[in-house]
Amino acid sequence: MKKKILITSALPYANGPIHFGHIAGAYLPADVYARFERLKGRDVLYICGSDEYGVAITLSAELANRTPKEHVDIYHEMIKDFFEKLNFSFDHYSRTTTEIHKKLSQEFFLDLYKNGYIEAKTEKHLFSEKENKFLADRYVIGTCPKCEYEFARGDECPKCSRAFDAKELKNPRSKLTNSKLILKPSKHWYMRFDKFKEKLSSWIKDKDWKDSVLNFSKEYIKDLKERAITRDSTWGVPVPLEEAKGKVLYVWFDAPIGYISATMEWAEKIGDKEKYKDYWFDEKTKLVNFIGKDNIPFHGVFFPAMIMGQKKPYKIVDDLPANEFLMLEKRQFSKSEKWYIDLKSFFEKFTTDQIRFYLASIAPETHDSDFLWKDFQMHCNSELVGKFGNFIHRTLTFIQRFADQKIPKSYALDDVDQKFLDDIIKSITDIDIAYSNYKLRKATQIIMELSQIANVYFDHKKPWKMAKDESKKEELFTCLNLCLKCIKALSLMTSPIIPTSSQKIWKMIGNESGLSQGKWDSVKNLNLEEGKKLPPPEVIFQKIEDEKVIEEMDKLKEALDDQNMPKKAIQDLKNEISYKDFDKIDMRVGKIIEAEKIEKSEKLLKLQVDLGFEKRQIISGIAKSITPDELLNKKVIVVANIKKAKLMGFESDGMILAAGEDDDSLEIPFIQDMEIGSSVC
Ligand code: B3M
Ligand code: ZN
Repeated sequence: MKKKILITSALPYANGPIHFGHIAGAYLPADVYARFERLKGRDVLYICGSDEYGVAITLSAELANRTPKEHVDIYHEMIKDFFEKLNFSFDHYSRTTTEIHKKLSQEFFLDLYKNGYIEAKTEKHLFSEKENKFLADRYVIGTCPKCEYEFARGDECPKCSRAFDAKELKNPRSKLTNSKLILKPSKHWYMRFDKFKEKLSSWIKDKDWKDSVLNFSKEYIKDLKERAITRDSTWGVPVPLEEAKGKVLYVWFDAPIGYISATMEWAEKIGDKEKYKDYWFDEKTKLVNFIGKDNIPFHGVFFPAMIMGQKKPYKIVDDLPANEFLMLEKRQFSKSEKWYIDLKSFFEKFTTDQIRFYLASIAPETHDSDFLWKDFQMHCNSELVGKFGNFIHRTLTFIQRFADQKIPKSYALDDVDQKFLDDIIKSITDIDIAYSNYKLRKATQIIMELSQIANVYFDHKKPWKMAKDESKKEELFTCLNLCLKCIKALSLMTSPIIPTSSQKIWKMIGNESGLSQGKWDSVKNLNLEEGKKLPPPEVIFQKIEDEKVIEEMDKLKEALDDQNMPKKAIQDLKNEISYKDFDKIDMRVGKIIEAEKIEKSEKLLKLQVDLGFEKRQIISGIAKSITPDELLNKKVIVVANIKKAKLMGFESDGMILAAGEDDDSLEIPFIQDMEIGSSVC
């Protein structure tokens, strides 16, 4: 029986486009691994899909003025297209808003509930009476309990960076309607993860995962607590209990179940409904979840506990190759800050294999890494074109010119030939190990090293000289035959990373059928059909011209300039008022007839203002922006019916209108023609 390997990539949230940062972390490594294991003849099933529930989705849908369904439909398609563009080899790409997923998630819940792992608890939560609903943290704003900033978010204050629970905010309000929130009791269901500590600890102890992933998970298990697994929302899998109307499952409860439901959907699609069991219910299946490092607790702790607590024999993850993050030119990818790569323009200029190769060679396996435009160009030009492409091209054109375009026969090998052949074989063995351990960077290094060795061999043998000497024909043929063997090896070795180019090369060395399932071992022996006619060679990789990357780098520079422009924070709009409220304010045109600074105050001016019907003294905080002389005899707008106040001991009877928020950059609107005393409306 072929070994079964079930591979998953984290389900991307369908609330925005995904970018190369994601691809390098949880996706390309999985696709490369799936392609490699298929070549090795394993029974591979590679599953993924969009993660479509949760507060992140409802919130961004609301901000985009769409229903959640409309929102996820758009991004599900967009993400799917992107994966196709990148030549991903999913056996199935699903989504979590399917009926199968709902049914299975509810089954998980009920099972865990019946087994005593889910309990209800009533606690107070923030509720909007205006919207008639409970609001999740992300929907809440309020005054920071520490620095008093009025627009702190439900989970964190952007001004002082303090993290807190939304319930700690003073004056909590709805982010969307600004309505006041109250605390109201609500019942929720909690998963008793604490009951799984022992089982999880003994399960995880002999895993040979990456140190970072293993240690993180182990620490997490030590401190396991119960967690709420339901939310007040209409967008999600409904909690399957009578008393839970209006509640849905927390997105991280249902999302990993998506791996299983997507497999079920795949089985239905291929017309063999029960086929998913072959993978999920077989102890011997190897289950590998590819994720980003921020998803470790959910895959290494919570989901395994959920599987342990229900009754079906689903596989629990065997390997968890979590990657670090990929940045763009030293900063996080961010579409809103224009710090991103526009994919449409990217694919107009560059190819899928160029980006796949580059991302593989900078994969963030042990630490965060960077997409650098210059580095991308360098990899494509000096590695793919200069070393790899060049070797293939010179070999094939020599065969065309000096061997009648047929696979040349190999004669006796000298020491240099033998060493070259040994190096080729060793590279195949090395890359086998690299791929088996999800090491993409290592794999690209091995490919480039072998290309370099091949070029050195070619230069050393000088086939252009041998071609001129009839007595060297056998040596020439042997040399070209070995070079062709090396190309065959390179085509195999590169196939998981750059499948399109690898197939092209595969055809150029005389193969009619593709380089597919189970070919690894037969190709590895490097046999060639001597005398076989080869098709004419083609160029595989193009060089990337400077302008193309400069254009892209300029876009980022612009984004940076934009951000460095001092920007004023726009204050949030105050609560709505009626015309009646506004009409209560009596504004008049007044003329400043005296103006002087108030001693001991930097800000205040003492003004005498003629309103036509009477004269007033007004103390105004505008001294940092304007001098008394500049005000003298000017007509300004005065709020004439504001309650009298005392400032620095002086009575103030009215207010002067000014634009601006900072004391030192106010601007006073002056009236030109209107008579003093006129009202302003
Ligand atoms: N959607 C989180 C993320 O995209 C989440 C992964 C779910 S995997 C089951 O980072
Ligand atoms: Zn604060």
